[in-house]
Parts: sequence; C-alpha cells; structure tokens
Amino acid sequence: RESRAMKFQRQHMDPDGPNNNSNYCNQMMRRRHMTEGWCKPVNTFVHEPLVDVQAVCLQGNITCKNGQPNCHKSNSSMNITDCHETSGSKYPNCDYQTSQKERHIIVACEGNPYVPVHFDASV
Ligand code: UM3
Repeated sequence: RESRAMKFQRQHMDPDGPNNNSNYCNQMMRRRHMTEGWCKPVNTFVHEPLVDVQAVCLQGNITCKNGQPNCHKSNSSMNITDCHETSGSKYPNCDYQTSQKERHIIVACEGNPYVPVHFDASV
C-alpha cells in the first residue's frame, strides 16, 4: 500500500509546474486522486525539486498546527499553487480556485529516512 511519504508526493509534489492555467487545480486534484469519494477542500502543490522539499525536514523545527513537534519551515520561499474548493463546487463535480504563490512551506516529517508526510501550512 501507499506509504505516507509516497502519499505526500502524490498530493503535494509537482516539480515541473506551475503551468499558467486557471484549470490547473481542477485537473491536478482529479489526476492525483483527491476528488474520489469527496472533494479535498484545500491542497497545496509545491513546484520545486523533490530533494529541496525533502531537505526542509532538516530546516527550522517548529510545532505543527495539531501540536505535534515534528514540523519544519523552509529556509527559502518556494513556488507553490494553492487549490481551494469553490463555494459552488459539488461532489462529484469538484471545482477549485487556483492561486500561485511564493511562500515558505511548513511540512511535518517522519521516519528513517526523515521525510515529509504532511503539508501543514505556507507563510
Ligand atoms: N493543506 C494544504 N495546504 C495548506 C493547508 C492545508 O495542502 O495550506 C492540506 C494538508 C492536509 C489537509 O492534508 O489540508 C488537512 O490539513 P495532508 O495531511 O494529506 O497533507
């Protein structure tokens, strides 16, 4: 079955993006299987090399939103796309707003190797 590390990559990694396309989130949320059974309401894609995102696990250690101690904030800002479900979206016709940003990312890391398993926030 899919590991938590592989799930992070499926849900949050798109190194070859962003494409300047207002349909990006509608396409990617479906292609990455986040519109099956429900519409995942908020999801961020990171457009940086995987090694650079994995390296965030060695950067500034902070508390996660859920109180766990294993979150890390990137030293540099990164190219990301936030996908937000629109007010008119109705499963199974999941509809998203696409917003490109440059932000520091905060990820939770786990395991050995210590790798990203959850996207906590961008700041
Ligand atoms: N989420 C993002 N980006 C944000 C905030 C939240 O992708 O800026 C996602 C991450 C979580 C989900 O899914 O919302 C619930 O918090 P994950 O644990 O599978 O990464």
